[in-house]
Amino acid sequence: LDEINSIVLLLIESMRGQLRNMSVTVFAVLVSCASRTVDEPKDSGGAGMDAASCSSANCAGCCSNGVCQPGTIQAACGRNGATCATCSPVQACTAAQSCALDPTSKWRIQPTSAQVASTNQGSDWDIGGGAPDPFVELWCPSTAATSVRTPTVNDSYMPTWSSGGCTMTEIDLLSVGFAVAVWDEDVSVNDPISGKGTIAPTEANLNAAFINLTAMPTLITMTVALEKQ
Ligand SMILES: [Ca+2]
Ligand SMILES: [Ca+2]
Repeated sequence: LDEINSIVLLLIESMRGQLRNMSVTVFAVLVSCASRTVDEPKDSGGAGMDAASCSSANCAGCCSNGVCQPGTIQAACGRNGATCATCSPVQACTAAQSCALDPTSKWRIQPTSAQVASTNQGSDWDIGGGAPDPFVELWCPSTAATSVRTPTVNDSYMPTWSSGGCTMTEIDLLSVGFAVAVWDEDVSVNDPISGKGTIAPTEANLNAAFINLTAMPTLITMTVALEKQ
């Protein structure tokens, strides 16, 4: 009986061990499943592509929704299977397939609207009263010897313009900038609405595609569009 009991006890111990092993195994599988769920990103959508199908191993360009793209354009820039980046307007996708400033790109500088004070520092804008006749003069770059100008808007405190701008390279725009002056056109001598000032837009201004200016003595505000050509 003792021997039988010993055998039964051994069998029970053995089964317990197996059960322990099984439970350990089951737990490990669960962990494995859990980590696999974390490790493998779900399909990011698109056309039902498998995100794992595009990687540095098989894509010299960039990955967009699991699809390898050339990685050489503004809207999808990158290399070695990295996620495609959208370059900002001030940037370009370089030959090295990365977004960087685009120094030779051309930008159009166009004053679009302004608000002029109701008086010329307490006096009428024109003899006998009446609103000013604003136009904008531009030096592009700011060091230029000659200027260009917008048309004159007759009798307006809120002039708008769509022509008479200038074009500059991005590097000039970010370094020396453009110079600007706003005038009230008169028969003999134009009245200054603003003095001549130099404006060097930031990358953020270029990405926003405009810059708002205000200036002494009587330019309340002016918007200048910065448009990449
Ligand atoms: Ca005047
Ligand atoms: Ca006038």
